[in-house]
Amino acid sequence: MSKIIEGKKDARGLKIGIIVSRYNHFITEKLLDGAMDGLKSHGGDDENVTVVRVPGAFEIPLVADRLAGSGRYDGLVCLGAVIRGDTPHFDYVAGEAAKGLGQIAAQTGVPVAFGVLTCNTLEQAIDRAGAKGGNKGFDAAMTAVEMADLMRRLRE
Ligand code: INI
Repeated sequence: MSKIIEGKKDARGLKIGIIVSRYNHFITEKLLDGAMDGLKSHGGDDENVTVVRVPGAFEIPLVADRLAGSGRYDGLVCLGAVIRGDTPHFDYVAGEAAKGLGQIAAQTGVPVAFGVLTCNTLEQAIDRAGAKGGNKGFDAAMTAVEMADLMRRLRE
């Protein structure tokens, strides 16, 4: 019989850091609402959640690195909204955020959920921040919880 190891979406007792960027705040605050909703509806406690705000998505990896390295968090949820404009700026900001966060998770062993929207239009972002495309903040929080539980099981 093979052994299957899988994390559960159980946020009880988990210490979660949420990093949310203020750029496109009308979208990112909805992502934050979704993330908090996800944590609370899965047994999480406000007291165990720390929210850190940063100016833009480009700044998220620096803070994620600090939080992950502190040893105080079981998982991080990173929330932002990068929306394509007329210049290549989008590619640099979105690329650095994705690359940086992936590296931090791999280097620290702390699960980092990528809840940074990368959209071509504002409408796409609205859809993913609580409208018809669900709420990617909620989804990212669920990923952080499942991965934190999985890492706990892999340590046992
Ligand atoms: N930051 C975002 O989070 N989303 C964007 O769409 C965005 N655009 O389009 O420029 C953006 N830029 C700011 C960037 O994240 C940094 O805060 C800035 O470059 C200073 O380092």
